[in-house]
Amino acid sequence: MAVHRSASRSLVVTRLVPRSQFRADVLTGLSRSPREIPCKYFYDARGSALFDQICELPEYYLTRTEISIMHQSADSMAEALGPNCLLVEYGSGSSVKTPILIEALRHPAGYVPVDISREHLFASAKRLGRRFSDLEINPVWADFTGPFELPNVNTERHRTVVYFPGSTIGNFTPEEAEILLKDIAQLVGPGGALLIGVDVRKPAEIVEPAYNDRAGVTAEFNLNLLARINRELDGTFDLDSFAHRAFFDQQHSRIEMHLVSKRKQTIHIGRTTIAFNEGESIRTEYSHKYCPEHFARLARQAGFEVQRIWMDDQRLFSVQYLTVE
Ligand code: AVJ
Repeated sequence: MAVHRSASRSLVVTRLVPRSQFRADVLTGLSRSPREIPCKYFYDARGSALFDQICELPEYYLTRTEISIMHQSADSMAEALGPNCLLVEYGSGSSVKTPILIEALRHPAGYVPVDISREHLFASAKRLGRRFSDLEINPVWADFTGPFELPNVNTERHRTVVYFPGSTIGNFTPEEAEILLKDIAQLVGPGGALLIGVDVRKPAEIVEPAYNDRAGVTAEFNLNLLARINRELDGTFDLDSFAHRAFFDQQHSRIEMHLVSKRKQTIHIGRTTIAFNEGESIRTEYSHKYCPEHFARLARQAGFEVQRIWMDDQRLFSVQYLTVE
């Protein structure tokens, strides 16, 4: 853990997500059956830039809908959060929604963005610092699924609220999501809260195009995972011989993203050899879509009570306010 003072007033804490961890996770996941790679590894600099492009796609209803909910309801969200709260953001990325919320908050005690993508984290912390010059900002470069330390902020004195937008919670299985929500409940403590973006279950005809855009950006985002393995782990993946595939699984109410081998082939990652059959796939992502009732049940199991739900008129997406009992 490296701690240093940044050029501005804020304390910066960094925690490396080491390459050895990336290698171990990739090799373990690829030796499983079916094969898988954790979706958090999408977000290197290239992947984060591609994700930003996905958010602008006409088929990708999630981001623009969530932003419109924030514009419409930030005032009532700020009222629910109360004055002087310490805002901790999970997976802050390029933080487009955050200023809408911060603008509405009364006397926020501080803002702690947590993200795995270093470039995104510091660029957006800097941008927010210019816009909200009185706000104490303490970025944390970390994988929020693992243990991480909050910087030197007073969680005793202020109400801690985790802001977790983007429906990133959907990338976890319900079992994993429950564990993560329990971690969040523990972090914010009694009296604390969670403001979370959750994608709502809807017909496959709407969900599937969001992950199969006509411009092919999602395919490129998916394939960048193999390019990243080539770059960072000395891999030999031929990107042209894998295809992007995304479909909605009704039973589990989730999108599954895969990379499918177009032919029988052998690839190398460092000294490891992996053989693929034609049609064999690597699962790279889940994206769960929740009915409000189902999400409320999951939240309750983790020690949260859903207090309020804001949705758009078409009920495509939800932002939910949960408190620790
Ligand atoms: C990171 C949760 C917002 O699951 O929709 C977008 C990631 N993957 N297109 C999602 C993603 C493919 C995304 N979130």
